[in-house]
Amino acid sequence: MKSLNIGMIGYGFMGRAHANAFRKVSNFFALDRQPVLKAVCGRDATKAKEFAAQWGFDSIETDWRKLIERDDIDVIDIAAPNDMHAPIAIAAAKAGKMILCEKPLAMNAAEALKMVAAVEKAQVPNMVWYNYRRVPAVTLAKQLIDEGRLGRIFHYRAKFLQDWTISKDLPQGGAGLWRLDAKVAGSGVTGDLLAHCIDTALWLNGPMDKVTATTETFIKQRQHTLTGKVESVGIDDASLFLARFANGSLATFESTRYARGHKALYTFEINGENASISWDLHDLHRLQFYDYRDEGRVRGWRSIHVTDAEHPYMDKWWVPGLQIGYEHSFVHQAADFIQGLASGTPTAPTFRDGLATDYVTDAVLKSAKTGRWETVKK
Ligand code: SOE
Repeated sequence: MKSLNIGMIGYGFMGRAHANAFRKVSNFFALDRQPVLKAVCGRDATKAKEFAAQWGFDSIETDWRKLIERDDIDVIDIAAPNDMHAPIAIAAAKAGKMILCEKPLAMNAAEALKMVAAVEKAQVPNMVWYNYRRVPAVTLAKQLIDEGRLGRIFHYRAKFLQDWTISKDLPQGGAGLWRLDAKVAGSGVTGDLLAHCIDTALWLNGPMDKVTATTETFIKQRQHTLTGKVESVGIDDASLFLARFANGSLATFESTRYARGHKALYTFEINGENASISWDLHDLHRLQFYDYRDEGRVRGWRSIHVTDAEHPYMDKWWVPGLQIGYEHSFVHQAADFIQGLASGTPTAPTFRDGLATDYVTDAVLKSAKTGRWETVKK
């Protein structure tokens, strides 16, 4: 089998999720190319060596430019903080590499647009790791919607709640905490958490026309890990918005890192004329489905345990009834990307799809400043 040599940049939480996906994917999916963990790149050589040893990478680099120059690398996989996505992706596209990029695609839509231009000019395969599309229950929701089972859609409701930044003593910046530093992350929960909700929503419910938003930064100053100084906080700690979709439906979105007791409560609900769907990341293998057209006496919410062979991706795993988890959504995305290369079909979400999400997050942040409804660029 021909190899597909991966050069991954970044070795944090997402580096582990991607590396794990590449290691497992060909055990469970029939592929015509075998991913090979050729090199991991990070600034700290000791940490990069430790990561390479633990995850089975053949080599390390400490300068991403060197990684991009290497002839033995086919795919540049960006698992580095957000401010590095655009420079790396644009250089990698110029070098003719395939590119996978962690979400959100960029710090803002202007940067994302340059990344789209670079990959489209170079005609290199590209994809953004919005992994939740490939949780089997979420993919099943997409199938049910595309089959028209919900009918006309009236409402879309999503939230992503966490509680890990409530302490005012938590510093900002540096490894693990760059998500709190606006200069590195671009934004707070809008780009980090709402971006997931928006990507899923655009996929399930189509384009969004306009939004009106409000954001808040609850802790205004935090010590910066790198400078040691107390600095003002530039990220949004909470972000809420209303939206109108092109299909006429109305939506609410909420994300925060200040919902005590919630760790990663990503939920969405869609209400249609005939049926409704709801999903909860804390119970990710279930899809709740209500169909008004069921016989009245037995009508009610069904809790579908998405573990049967006819459910998306599930024939590749264990036997019916045995569930899978978070990391498998990355395995599915890696499988779809490699199969897409074979068939010549771009695997969504592409950079262009990632740009669509960044247009929404830009409009949300703009609306939070202007206090007005803002049109979402297309
Ligand atoms: C933030 O805590 C975070 O790790 C996000 O960056 C991920 O994208 C999300 O899937 C889980 O939460």
